[in-house]
Amino acid sequence: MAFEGLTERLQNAMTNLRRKGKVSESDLRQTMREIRLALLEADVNFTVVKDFVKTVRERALGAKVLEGLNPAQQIVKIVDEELTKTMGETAVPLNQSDKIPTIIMMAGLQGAGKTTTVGKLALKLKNEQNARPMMIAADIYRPAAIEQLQQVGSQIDVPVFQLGTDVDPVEIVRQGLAQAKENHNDYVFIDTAGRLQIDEQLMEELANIKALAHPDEILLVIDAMTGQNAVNTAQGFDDKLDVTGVVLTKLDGDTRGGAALSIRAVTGKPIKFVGQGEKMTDLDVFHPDRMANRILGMGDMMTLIEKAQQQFDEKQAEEMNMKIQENSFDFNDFIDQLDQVEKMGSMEDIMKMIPGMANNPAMKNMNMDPKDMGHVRAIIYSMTAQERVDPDLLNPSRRRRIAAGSGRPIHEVNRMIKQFNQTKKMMNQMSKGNFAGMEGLMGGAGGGGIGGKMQQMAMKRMVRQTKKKKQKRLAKAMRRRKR
Ligand SMILES: Nc1nc2c(ncn2[C@@H]2O[C@H](COP(=O)(O)OP(=O)(O)OP(=O)(O)O)[C@@H](O)[C@H]2O)c(=O)[nH]1
Ligand SMILES: [Mg+2]
Repeated sequence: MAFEGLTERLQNAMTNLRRKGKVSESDLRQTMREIRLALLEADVNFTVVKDFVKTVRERALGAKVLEGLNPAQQIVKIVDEELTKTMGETAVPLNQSDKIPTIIMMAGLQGAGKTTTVGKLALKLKNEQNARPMMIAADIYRPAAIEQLQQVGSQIDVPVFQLGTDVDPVEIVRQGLAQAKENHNDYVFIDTAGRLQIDEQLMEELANIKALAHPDEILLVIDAMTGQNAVNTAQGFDDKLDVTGVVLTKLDGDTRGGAALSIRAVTGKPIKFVGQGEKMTDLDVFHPDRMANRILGMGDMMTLIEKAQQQFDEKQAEEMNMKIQENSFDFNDFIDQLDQVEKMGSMEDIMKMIPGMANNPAMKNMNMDPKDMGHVRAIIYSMTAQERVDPDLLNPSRRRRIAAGSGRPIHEVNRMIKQFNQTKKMMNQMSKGNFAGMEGLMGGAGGGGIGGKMQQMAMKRMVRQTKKKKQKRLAKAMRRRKR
């Protein structure tokens, strides 16, 4: 999981501070030391760390935070804001040409994710703008590079222009652009070759392609797993090509975070997108503020909500919410939920976007493999309709029958039912605003931002529910008295 160590260490630093109540200058110095170490360990560029720590310290001292209310809380806020600033403040959209086509050229080392990202971006533009993109296969060196792009193209139904491996890449691009003009494509992607290291010949070729195509956007694709090296690579490419934006890939892996935090500050070039998986839909706009929240373990609620809005039928979601609150969530809902989850991505991905969940021990039990999902379905489909709506019916003999029916071992049936009950309980608690691990970091007077708002909303809902319950109880008592 990305940022795991960094998140944990930053949270520890904040927790230690919060325990103090009153914060002295030496407490602040200690916290800053912990933050500095956490960042360095996450492979953040040394200069970036130095500037970051200095700014946070100065702000904390300058604003007389230590003397005010909730100093720990306010320092968390400052850290959050400065992380956001380091990564670029706001999302930067894709450059757009005045007249079609907008030309997007890719650059990056071998295996960084250029070809995959071309496909993801083309699909995104198709889905969001009804765009008609075309892709040019300009990697004539790596075996099967053209076939790979063609495969991506057929997967997302986007045409690929190619002239085999015997034509010079610059010539391929020239003819490809002519074809795109003829076909009125509104976006053209140029998929270029990668090398293991920055080499003269490749840079020369990329520079020639740039000179011919005048791209509106040169996207440098960087593998987030390469940490500190990623920053050097970025610098190298940028010196030669003057790139317009960065795509950070493999943020779904266990990257320590260094690249995400350093690239903008070192190169001055914005990260525009992040790749978070191998699927064509696994590309997201890079929002520095959301990323800062994610790094601090506050969850990326906005992206979660957007993902959910894209995939969820709103009415269905509302019904689900009602059921969760009434605690009448059953196995049929569980199956619906599984369907939705499979559409959205892995359960773990979704859960960790919820505030306080990133490091919640419950996460450890949430790992659901697609294969397991199939087994879960088999088990649920072997239940009777009655059992599905009333999970309490599931006594040992019924469980044995279900195991036989689904062809799954009994311990797996038991585990699935246990998991279901845990999920149900957790969802019910969350719907009551009970985000374990969230209080403290997010609550209190200074706790603005998404977390604060979420908690306020949850609190309001809880008050409403309690009122309703009280009214019900009162009404019941009145009826009894009348009798
Ligand atoms: N987990 C994960 N894998 C990714 C991501 N982006 C790309 N990959 C994988 O990384 C590998 C290399 O991706 P490519 O798109 O072929 O990389 P490339 O830069 O075109 O590589 P060359 O053409 O050899 O220079 C593939 O297995 C991709 O599936 C991502 O965001 N997350
Ligand atoms: Mg490639």
